Amino acid sequence: MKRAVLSSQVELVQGDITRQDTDAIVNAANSSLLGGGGVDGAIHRAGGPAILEECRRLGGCAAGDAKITTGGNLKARYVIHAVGPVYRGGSSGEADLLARCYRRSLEIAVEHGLRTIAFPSISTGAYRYPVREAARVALRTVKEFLETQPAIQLVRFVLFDETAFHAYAEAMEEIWP
Ligand code: AR6
Repeated sequence: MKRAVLSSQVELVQGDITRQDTDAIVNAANSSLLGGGGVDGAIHRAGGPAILEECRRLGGCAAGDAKITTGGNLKARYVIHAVGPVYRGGSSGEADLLARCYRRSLEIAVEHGLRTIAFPSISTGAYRYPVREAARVALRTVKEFLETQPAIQLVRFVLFDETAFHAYAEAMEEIWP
């Protein structure tokens, strides 16, 4: 597995988010919170039906927001379901919505006393957000959050394929030179 340690609190790995042992993993969900394909499908398959049962009681989630459930059969104790924006060219507030769903996920983690969290590359699959731009937004948002919130000890980005891994590694050099 490829791994790049970027700062004492942030790392990038290439791999499968469902196998992470962080306190929480983040799901790239849709606003129904009732499952889907991509990373969402993988998390529900690996975590079992208890996660969907909890999701049904949450009443959905707006883009830019996030909600938490337990982790079912996953190693992670919690899943934070974040809803990223569908990319529509970049001038419809997508960057702001993407930043908000990362920030909300981190806030929820802090509210629950969690110290380690793993993110996928939200919005860059079915929602078609260009991965290089999304990587910059994600890393900048996490960096700003960690500067004011020391409770989080580790943020791990789990990138599924090599292209995403390289996009995040490049963005990292810009943001944490
Ligand atoms: N671990 C880590 N990353 C993964 C995994 C995995 N197991 N599987 C896929 N990815 P997507 P979105 C990567 O489409 O763009 C769903 O149907 C994938 O390669 O999962 O936010 C939801 O229900 C890509 O880089 O999420 C929504 O309807 C990244 O995860 C919609 O898709 C995100 O791709 C959300 O679309």
